[in-house]
Amino acid sequence: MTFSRRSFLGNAIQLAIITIAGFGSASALAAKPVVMGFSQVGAESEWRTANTLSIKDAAKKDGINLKFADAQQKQENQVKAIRSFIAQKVDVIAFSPVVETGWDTVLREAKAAKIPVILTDRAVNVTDTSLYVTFIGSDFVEEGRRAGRWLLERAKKTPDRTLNIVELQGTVGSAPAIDRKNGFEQAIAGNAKIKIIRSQTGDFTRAKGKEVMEAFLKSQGKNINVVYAHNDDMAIGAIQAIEEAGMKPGTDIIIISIDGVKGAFEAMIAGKLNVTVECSPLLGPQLMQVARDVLAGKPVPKRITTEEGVFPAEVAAKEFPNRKY
Ligand code: GYE
Repeated sequence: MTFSRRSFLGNAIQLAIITIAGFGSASALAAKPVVMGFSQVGAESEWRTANTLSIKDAAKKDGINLKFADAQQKQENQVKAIRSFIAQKVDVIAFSPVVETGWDTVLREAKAAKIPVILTDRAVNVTDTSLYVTFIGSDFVEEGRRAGRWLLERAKKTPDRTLNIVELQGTVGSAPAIDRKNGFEQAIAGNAKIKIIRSQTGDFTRAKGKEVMEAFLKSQGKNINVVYAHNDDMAIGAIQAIEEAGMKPGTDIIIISIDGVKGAFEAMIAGKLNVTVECSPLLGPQLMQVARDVLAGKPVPKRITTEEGVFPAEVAAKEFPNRKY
C-alpha cells in the first residue's frame, strides 16, 4: 500500500512538472527508468558469477537503472551499500544477504525511507517480516535433503558398508549453509552406518574447499568415504586435494555437491564428481518483474521458490549442452 501510494504521488508530481513544461505525454512518463540498488554477496563462486550476470543482463533488458555493489562476502559492506542506496533515494533495493542475522536496523531505515526491499537468493532472519516485501530463491533445506536422499539410494548398493562423510559447509551463518546442513542431516538421520565424521566451513570457495579437504585427509585419511560439499566450487577444490593425495575422487571417495554449474558437469563427465543438486542462479528476470510489480502496487507472494532438479553423473554428458550457467 505505502509503496504504491508513494509511486502514485511520485508520478503525479512528475506529470505536473512535465505538463507545466508543455511536454505532457504518457510516453514521457513511462520513460522514467526505475532505479534499483542491488547489493551482491561477492564473487566467491561460479554460481555467484552467473547470478551477477543474470541480474545485470535482466536489468539492461528491462530498462532498469541498476546500481550494483559487490560486498566481497562482508556484511558490513552490504549494510554500507544499503545505506548509500537509501541516501540516493533509489526506487527499490534488492540484495542477497551474506548471512541471515543482523539486518533489523538497516532494513528499518529502508522502511522509514519508504523504499521497498526485495531479497534474492538468500534469506534473512528478522522478527518483523514486513521489513522486506518478498524473498525470491531456492529451498535450500530441500536441496540438502535431495543430496542426502541421493546418498541413501547409492548406499543401497552396498548395504553393509559404513559411509563416513566429511562435510564442507558454506559461509558460516548464511542461509544456504544452515539449511543445506539441516536438510542433509534430516535425510540421513536414523542410519547408523551413514554418518558425518567431520564438518567445517570452506566459505563456498574452491581455495578454502581444497584447504579444508587437505586437513580432513591428513586427520582422517582412508576413513573418508564421502564428501558432501555445500557448493560445486568447494567440491572441485576437494577433488584437487583428493587427487594430490593419490586417490581417485568419484571412485575412492563419493563426491556430492550443490549448484549444478558447468564446472560440476565437467567434473561429472570426467568421472570425478558423483552428483550435483541443482540451485539456479538465474534470478535476474524474475527479480526485475517482481520489482516492477511491487512499484506498481501489485500484490506479490511473500516467498517465490525456484524450481530445481538433481543431476547424477550418469546424465551429465547428455545434459551438459542444455546448461545455461
Ligand atoms: O550455492 C554458492 C554461492 O547463496 C545459493 O552462494 C547461493 C550460494 C551458492 O556462493 O555457490
